[in-house]
Amino acid sequence: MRPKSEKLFAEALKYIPGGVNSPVRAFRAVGGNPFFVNKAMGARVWDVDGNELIDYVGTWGPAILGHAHSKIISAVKAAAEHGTSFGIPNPLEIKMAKLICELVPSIQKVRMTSSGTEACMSAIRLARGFTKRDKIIKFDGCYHGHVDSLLVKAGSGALTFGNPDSAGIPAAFTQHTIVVPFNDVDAVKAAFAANKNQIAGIIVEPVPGNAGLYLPKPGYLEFLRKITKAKGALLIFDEVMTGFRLAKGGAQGLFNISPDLTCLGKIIGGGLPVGAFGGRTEIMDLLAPLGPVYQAGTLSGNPLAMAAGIANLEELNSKTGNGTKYALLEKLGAQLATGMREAAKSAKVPVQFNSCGSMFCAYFASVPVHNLADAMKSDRERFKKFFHGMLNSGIYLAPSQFEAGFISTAHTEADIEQTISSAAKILRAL
Ligand code: KE4
Repeated sequence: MRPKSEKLFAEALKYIPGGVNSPVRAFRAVGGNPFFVNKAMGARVWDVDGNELIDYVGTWGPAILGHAHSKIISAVKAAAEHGTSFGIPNPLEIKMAKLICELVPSIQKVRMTSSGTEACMSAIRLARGFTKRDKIIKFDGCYHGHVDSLLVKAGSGALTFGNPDSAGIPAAFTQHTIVVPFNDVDAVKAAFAANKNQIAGIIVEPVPGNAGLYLPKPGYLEFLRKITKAKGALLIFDEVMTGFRLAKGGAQGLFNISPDLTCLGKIIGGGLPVGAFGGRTEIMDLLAPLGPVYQAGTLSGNPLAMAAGIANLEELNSKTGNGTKYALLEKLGAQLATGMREAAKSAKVPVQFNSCGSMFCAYFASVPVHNLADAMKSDRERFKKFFHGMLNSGIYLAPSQFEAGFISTAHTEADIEQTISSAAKILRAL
């Protein structure tokens, strides 16, 4: 089916660990070898063997307008004519910062980075600097990039490999990290009770998308907001994935919660390397060069990434055709969710299809999935068969049960219908 990809993968293995530059791409969670992409446009990717695929990974979130959107391509081309990097302040950095501050009211000041990992790592350092406390609470199943102190029962790649902890991280680096189950009120209360005045903050994906996708139970995010305020800890929303995806103002806009710090990435780079973290001025002004918390990056605010991200955000918020782009994403997400649930029901295959706007995950599980422990009960063998069945039908889903899927404004109702009918056939054969 994919001889050219197989040949390229064999070549890649000689020079790149596992043949990939990021573990999840290696298909280790679903078996087989990854395909190599030749081109991506709109809701589709074409592999080097010429196979056309409807893409529900969307480069893990950035391609919310679909791949190679004309506005992004022309913005990057125009910016590149002036140089690819300066290491000197450039006007696009101000434009991006203002856009983020306008769209996310909890952010009064923002610092750019080149990845979501850097954004989360920096936000934690800042929270510790601001509170003068050391401990951080995170939730198992949530992934905040490969930050040493947070690769403890992380989601995403680390989880996919079934080794919740990573080698190479001294125990001392994680002794200040407290891991609790998501959607669990008592566990958070107990953590604060056991670590009085020591907790700098809670970092959380408000809608966790790195162990598949599950939603906060009603009132849970409000509880986290309340307890962190009461205990003098900061609430850090890691919106690298949900930022500007779930709503114009991200998950915090959707749930009307105002965190103290927010981590961003993906969409704000329009597919180019990017991350950012922001919050109230009184916290952000602790950052170098103003304050004592050091943070830096050669390519932070890179003009090409800024141009692509600004084009992505501006187009995402433009009013064109049938209302807003977010209304379209909600409609397509609901169409997929309804159709997939019906397909699973008629095939009599237990599937928990979780979705939130344009993000989704089909868990092959018979019980609802509200946290990592529930997600771990899913039938990964069944997921593998489903993944490959869909891939061979021209539908590319995330290559792991523990990843989310992403719909873009370039997907059409016909694409969704095709996806549902392919899924119905494959589910019946499972
Ligand atoms: P990056 O360092 O990969 O740019 O961002 C890390 C990160 C931080 N926070 C959240 C909520 C994230 O989802 C991510 C990265 N997401 C994964 C997808 N599960 C990236 C894919 C990959 O690792 O190749």
